Amino acid sequence: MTVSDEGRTPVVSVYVGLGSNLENPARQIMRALAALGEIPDTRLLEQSSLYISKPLGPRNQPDFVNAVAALATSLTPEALLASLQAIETRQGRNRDSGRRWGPRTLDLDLLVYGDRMIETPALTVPHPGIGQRSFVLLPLQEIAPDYVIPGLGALKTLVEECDRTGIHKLDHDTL
Ligand code: PH2
Ligand code: MG
Ligand code: MG
Repeated sequence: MTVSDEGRTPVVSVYVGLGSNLENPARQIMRALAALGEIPDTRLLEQSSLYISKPLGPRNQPDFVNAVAALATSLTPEALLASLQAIETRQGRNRDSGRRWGPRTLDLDLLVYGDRMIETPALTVPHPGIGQRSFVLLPLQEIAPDYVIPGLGALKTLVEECDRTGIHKLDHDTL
């Protein structure tokens, strides 16, 4: 690789999970989807519907709006993560608020990066817990019904086994 290729790889398909439960969550998600389409060396291929879901973790916080997007990127996982964090910051994410799994204006999670298994201090891919989280599995199924999550198995099976209470699709009229 030459110096100008730093931060780039051959094109890889990636899934990103979006979540928000503060300051007009649906609008935060729509804005973030548009921002994903502006990341350099990256294309936004698909976006799911928006879903309302009960908070996983501390219950005394607002419901979340969640979605999943499919991207094609030639950025490395680290470079893509930096872009995702920059979007979170632009949309008012406060990483110092301290509370684990607490409320946030925007959370962008790198769910899957091709078939790579990554375990570094900055990044665990596939993202931990996605095999059980209906707010990831249902939107992912909408855009990739036959997908097999690396290391976790067929999405169809994971969807059948997951707890679907407290989640529903947001219809356009309620946006
Ligand atoms: N994200 C969390 C913690 N809990 N609950 C829902 N329903 N949706 C989320 O995106 C979510 C959560 C931490 O990132
Ligand atoms: Mg998250
Ligand atoms: Mg996150």
